[in-house]
This record gives sequence, C-alpha cells and structure tokens, in this order.
Amino acid sequence: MYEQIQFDVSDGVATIALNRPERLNALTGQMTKEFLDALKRCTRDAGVRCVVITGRGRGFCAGQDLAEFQAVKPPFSVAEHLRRGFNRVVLGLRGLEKPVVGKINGVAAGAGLGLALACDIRLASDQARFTAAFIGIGLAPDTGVSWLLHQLVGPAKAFEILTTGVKVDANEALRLGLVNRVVPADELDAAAAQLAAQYAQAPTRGIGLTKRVLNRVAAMSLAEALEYEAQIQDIAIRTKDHREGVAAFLEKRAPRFIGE
Ligand code: LHQ
Repeated sequence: MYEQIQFDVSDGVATIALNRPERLNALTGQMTKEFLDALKRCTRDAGVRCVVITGRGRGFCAGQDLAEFQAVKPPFSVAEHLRRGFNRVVLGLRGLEKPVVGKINGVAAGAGLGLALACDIRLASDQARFTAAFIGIGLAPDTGVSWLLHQLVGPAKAFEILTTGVKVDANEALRLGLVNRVVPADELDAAAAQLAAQYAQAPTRGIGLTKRVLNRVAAMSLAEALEYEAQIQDIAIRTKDHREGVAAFLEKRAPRFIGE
C-alpha cells in the first residue's frame, strides 16, 4: 500500500518506518504524503495505543530530499511546500493524543531533526547523530526545529546548533536533553519494543490529555496553566482507566488499562 514508508500495527503499537535507506530516508513529497496518511490511520484506529517512528537502514532521516527539491521548476513557494508537508507532519505528531516514540537509529538532519524532535520521547542508538543541516545549505530552520530545539536545549545551545551545523553525537545529545536514552545499536529494537509495549498497555486517554496540557501550557502563565489543568482533569477523571487505576490500587492488584 505504501512505497516509501513501512506501516505496521501489532499489539497496539503502530510503527511508521521511513523506507528510502539508500538516501538515508531523505523526505520526498510522496513520502510525506504517505507519512501523513499513516498518521491519520493512527489517529482513527482506537486499537493503536502507541506510535513508533523510525528509519530503515543506517539513517533516521536526512531531511528534505535535496535532489527532488533541486528538480522543482519555478514558480514555487517553499512556504507552501512547508505548510502542506512538514508542518502538517509536526502538528500531526504533536496533536496525536497517543504517545509517539522516536526510535532514532541513525543520523537525523534538517527536517529529519524536526521529525525526531516532534516525537514525545526519543530512544537513540549510539550511532545516532543530530544536525540542523539547514545552515549547510544557507537556510534558516524549518519543520519546527527552531521552536523544538529552543525548548529542549535553551536559546544559546540552539543558536550554536543552528548556526554552526555541528553534528551532535548520541551521548552529547543525551547530555543536552535532546534524547531520553541512548542504547547500543544492537539493543535499540528491543529497548524501543519494550517501551512501546509499556505504552500500549498504559492509560492512553490520560497520556493523550497529558500531551494536550503540555502542548498548551508552554504559552500560558502559571495561573492560566493551573486553570487549564483543572479543566483537563475534569475530562481525565471520567475515563474508564482512571476508575480502573483507583480500583486496582485499592484492591492491591495490577491495573488493566484499556485505553478508554
Ligand atoms: C541525500 C540526502 C538528502 C538527497 C543524504 N537528499 N540525498 C525544506 C524546504 C526546502 C528546501 C530544503 O530543505 C528543507 C528542509 C531541510 O530538510 S534542509 C536540510 C536538508 N538536508 C541536508 O542538507 C542534509 C544533507 N545530507 C548530509 O549532510 C549528509 O548526508 C548526512 C550528514 C545527513 C549524512 O552523512 P553521511 O553519513 O556521510 O552520508 P552520505 O552523505 O554519504 O549520504 C548517503 C547517501 O544519501 C548519499 O548518496 P550517494 O549516492 O552518494 O550514496 C547522499 O547523497 C544521500 N543523501 N542526504 N537530504
């Protein structure tokens, strides 16, 4: 069904794998469309309770496919290209009310860095590298990289990463807070599978509402955030998983969350 990504759902975990390994999974128009379609399926399918984003081969994603971009004929609006493509991908990942695990198997560059940073939690192989790459071709950041990087590492480090084009290795990325965990390359599959399985049995609505809160409070005052948390808790308190969690605690047994 897809040609440039692989999409698979099993045991509540959807995996979207970018699949142009010979180009380090550089993003084409077709790949972006396929990715957006797969994300839509993840949103609609209540059986999907965790999404894993990864790349096939030795790269995670090398950003915009520069050969495809070079071949585009004028007149062409890069702003429209971004609005229709990468911006929707980033907003789709952040707006999806399910946990998104970035399984960062290799280099993440340019828009590929944006894709990695738009995931909720990142597990990186010790072979992963992170580079903004935009400045290498004379560009400013896009695909949310300015905003996401600034949030994760602060303004000074973000400026350095964006303007020097430095390649940040996996251990430095861990130190900076760009990734949550680094594992040896041959342990990445198992570590990501374990984390995804844990999320696929977690209170999905509670996680989705947590994402909603985190997305919104960044632009709020403390007083506004307190009020927004109160409103969201009013929703969370009505979920079946909340009732199950409390019941399990009182009955001194493990909870069985169903994602509702
Ligand atoms: C590629 C690419 C690639 C095509 C590796 N395209 N083939 C938005 C809107 C409009 C315009 C532009 O961009 C954007 C957003 C962006 O994403 S801007 C940033 C675009 N990306 C880059 O500038 C990164 C370019 N790639 C690299 O700097 C390196 O390939 C990295 C650092 C990612 C990896 O380096 P290596 O591990 O040394 O691999 P490599 O360079 O040998 O790449 C392997 C192959 O993949 C190679 O092809 P070949 O035929 O020689 O084996 C590359 O040409 C190809 N490839 N990135 N973005």
